Amino acid sequence: MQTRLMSAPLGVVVDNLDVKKISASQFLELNRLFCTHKVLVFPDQDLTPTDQQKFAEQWGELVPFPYGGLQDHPNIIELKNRGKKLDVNQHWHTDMSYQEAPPKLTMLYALEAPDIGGSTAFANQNLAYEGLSDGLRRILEQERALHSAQDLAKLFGANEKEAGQAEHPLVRTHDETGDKALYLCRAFTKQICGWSTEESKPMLEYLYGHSVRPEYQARHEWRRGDLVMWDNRSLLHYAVHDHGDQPRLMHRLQIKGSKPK
Ligand SMILES: O=C(O)CCC(=O)C(=O)O
Ligand SMILES: [Fe+2]
Repeated sequence: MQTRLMSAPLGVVVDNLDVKKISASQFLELNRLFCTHKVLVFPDQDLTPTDQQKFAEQWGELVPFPYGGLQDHPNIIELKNRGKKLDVNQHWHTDMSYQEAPPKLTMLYALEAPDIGGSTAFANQNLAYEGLSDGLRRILEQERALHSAQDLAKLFGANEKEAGQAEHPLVRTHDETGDKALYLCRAFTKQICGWSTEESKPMLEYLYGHSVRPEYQARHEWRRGDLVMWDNRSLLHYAVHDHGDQPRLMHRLQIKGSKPK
């Protein structure tokens, strides 16, 4: 296998590796690269859902998405272009942070990709944390925030009152590297705990903007056969819907994570 950096802030592209055949030592190297660079891209793969699942299981236990699993692979869902109006991932987020223990990583395999557009944008939250002043870092390290699936429920037309919610530290320590990252997103983070709405709102607004400064970001432009995995512990992502009705079809799965600390 050969590796090259995907962009300055994040990501590694792994060329000439069939993920169906990786050795124990290659896995260790891949996990090291993953924890350091947060996104791994494996181009030119040819995977059945079983192949994708077997590769993913080396990182941990698969966790089902609440709806829409494939018939023979309930832990894999299909992400299909249903037009811009029905796109629920076109916002900055870290997956399912409204759960007590959100998935540590998410993996997408492209069965079909648009000729142009339809990329996934990522923002490195270690860099976002490091880009704050010492003074603000000291404050945020003490604080927790409420995350809720309320807006997502609205998009799905589901009952908002039943939407999941959880409180997490605003600065999260990576359970494998010990690195610190900002942990909040416009999609799900609603309120800094113990602050008034008047205090919390402008601070969150500042942090939503800061966390996705261009110098923390990179985009992956998809090609059919790409397998991409990202670290939800230290990244935000955004599905950019600029490909109209062009087909885009992904098989998505996620791996169990621990409670953010
Ligand atoms: O389709 C994409 O680019 C990303 C979708 C997404 O947010 C996810 O699968 O968690
Ligand atoms: Fe997502």
